[in-house]
Amino acid sequence: MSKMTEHPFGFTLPIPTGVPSHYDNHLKRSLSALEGIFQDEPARTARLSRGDAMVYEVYEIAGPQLAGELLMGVTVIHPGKVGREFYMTKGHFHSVRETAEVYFCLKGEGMMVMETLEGETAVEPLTPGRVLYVAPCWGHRSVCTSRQDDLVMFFAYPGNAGHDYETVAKRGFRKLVVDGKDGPEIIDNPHWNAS
Ligand code: S6P
Ligand code: ZN
Repeated sequence: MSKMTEHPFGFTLPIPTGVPSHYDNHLKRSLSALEGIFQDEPARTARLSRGDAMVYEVYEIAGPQLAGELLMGVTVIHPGKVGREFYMTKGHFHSVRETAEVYFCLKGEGMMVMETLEGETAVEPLTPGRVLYVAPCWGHRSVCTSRQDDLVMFFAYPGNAGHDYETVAKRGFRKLVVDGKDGPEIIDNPHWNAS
């Protein structure tokens, strides 16, 4: 059983790189680890045949996974596409559904794609300085829509939230963000699966 954090602490978050002065874990998600996330699987494997590519990285400041605590970190999504879809995170619901999350965009351009299990959807822009409140019960995935810049976001969420990736792996998200004729476009996911 983890203990509560006993002392306040601080760290710096140099803008715009966002790499925290202190972090405990550095997670890396490359194309090879993202099977089934993008719609165009042949495009992913074709890209992989030329070598793996880093899609996103997460700098986690670890803490007790307890209600009342906050877990913080920074997500960096690199620019790129698989087929028409921009690079993005796997996306998840929190295992404890009644837990929210705050994102603060430090750099880049992107979108947060969100939905509830009941069928509501929301897609919010992410630009430097924008704060986004992901309400309890909303699944969330961030997407980097810039062609040249990383999307960098600070996040904080309850220590007891946990991550449910399975629901997203089974259903996908109802909305996709693709590279359209006049810039990023939000379209319905033709393969979204309610089961
Ligand atoms: C955790 C929070 C972020 C994401 C990160 C990567 O609740 O939302 O730390 O974990 O942006 O996304 P994902 O979907 O791969 O966990
Ligand atoms: Zn989350």
